[in-house]
Amino acid sequence: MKIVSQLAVSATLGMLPVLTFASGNTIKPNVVFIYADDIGYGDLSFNGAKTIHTPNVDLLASQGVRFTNMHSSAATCTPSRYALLTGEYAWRREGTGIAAGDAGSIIRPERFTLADVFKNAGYQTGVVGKWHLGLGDKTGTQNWNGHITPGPSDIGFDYSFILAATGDRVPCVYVENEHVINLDPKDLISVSYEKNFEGEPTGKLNPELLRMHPSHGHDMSIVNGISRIGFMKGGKSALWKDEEIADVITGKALAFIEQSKDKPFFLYFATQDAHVPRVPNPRFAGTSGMGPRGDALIEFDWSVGELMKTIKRLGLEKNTIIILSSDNGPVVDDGYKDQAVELLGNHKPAGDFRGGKYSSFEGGTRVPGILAWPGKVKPGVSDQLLCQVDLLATFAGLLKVKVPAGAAPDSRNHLTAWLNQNGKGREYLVLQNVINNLSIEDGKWKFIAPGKGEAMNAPTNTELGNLNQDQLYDLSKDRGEKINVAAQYPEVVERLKFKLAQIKGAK
Ligand code: NG6
Ligand code: CA
Repeated sequence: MKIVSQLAVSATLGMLPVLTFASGNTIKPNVVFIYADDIGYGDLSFNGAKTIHTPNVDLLASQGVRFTNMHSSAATCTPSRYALLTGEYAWRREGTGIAAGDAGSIIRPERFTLADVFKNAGYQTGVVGKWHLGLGDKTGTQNWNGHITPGPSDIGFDYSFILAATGDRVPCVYVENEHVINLDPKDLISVSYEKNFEGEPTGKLNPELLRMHPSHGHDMSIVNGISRIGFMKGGKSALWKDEEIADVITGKALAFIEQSKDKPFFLYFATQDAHVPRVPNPRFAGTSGMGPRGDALIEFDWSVGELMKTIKRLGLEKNTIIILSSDNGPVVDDGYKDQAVELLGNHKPAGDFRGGKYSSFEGGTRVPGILAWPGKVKPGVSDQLLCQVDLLATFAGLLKVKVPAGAAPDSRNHLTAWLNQNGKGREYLVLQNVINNLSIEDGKWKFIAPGKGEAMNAPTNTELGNLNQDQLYDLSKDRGEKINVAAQYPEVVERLKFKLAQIKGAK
């Protein structure tokens, strides 16, 4: 089939692209959303990293539009993922903070999600990788040995192959289509976030059993010689091997693409390489000279390359949108003694932004951003303000899917900005740090609302941006948020305070 209108035409018309087939049907490109975990703005070489080389990501960036002002919705994982999938800022909802490994499903089955957008457009939908949005009905009551429901299939995903929470949280098992795989019925899994199971070693009591030691937290159950958050027992045959996770999930992602190649598909591929514990495959170990964190970035780059190669081999390149971003900013020591601090050298994981993961400063949410759609999207650089919360409305716009009334209240269709057609990004954006202190970006201004909490997260050595007074930064002159100009521009402070209050009240 022939595409009637090319982007060049729509760009000159200065309006939404008319991406229709000759028959009048909406064009349905495959969409692969690659979500990195804890990879910062400055961590990848396309964004200027000099000591880390990520050639596959660089190639993707050169084929597409590179966003310099892309944000995750939050400075931690669960709320960013919640906003990505629901189109609602997570701070509007209780229980959307960093989820325990036995949390119940945070996105309830009745919610309309990003996956539903694609499903309603006739796509095959899949999620592979880190989930961290809870599973089952209620916290602590899941049946890890049976059907763990509700789960991804209740919120729009036809296929799921996931880590229930994070690499550092039990249970350390893969869950495929809501069932733990490789489980021996004679060795069932028990999980608790309250107390240990009798006779089971822990990182705290048995450090002699560890191959990687915690620097803070992470001293509970030991799996593969690494102590985790939470307690688990049993399920030996089902336990993952940390050094194989990238291979396993990349393999599942490739298989999903291969199996879905004759339909339009949406793949949400959530890697976890740079998140702790960082245990890259031996073939990447030592390749960065920066220890496991650097090696994990190289491993991530490998996964991206595998996806790109497979899409090319299947002849899907021109009909596939690949988006790459990260769920929050970077952190160096996030709880294990893995030499990330000692071997960092001159590398700046957050680029020239202040703060990092957990923070209200830009380092918390200003993340790498790429969209490639060869032949359709003009390669280049865009400094439009964009946020992952908008993907739901943006793809609903592209695919002409109706978003039910009341769903996705914070998601906006900015298709022409995402597709690099001179379209405008967000006028303003609300962001949250680890303790839900809010900030708002509006044009060149960034206002961080006064909030309680420590200024520094001591264990990770991160400036959180918490301050009991107004903070205003002019990002056009001061990307590093060094000079608080709140006292010089009281009218801007008042305007943004009012706006934030309005957004908080509105839905
Ligand atoms: C923190 C963990 C950190 C990481 C984070 C979640 C401790 C001391 N720290 O509580 O290691 O797991 O939660 O990261 O336990 S995220 O990227 O999934 O949000
Ligand atoms: Ca994360």
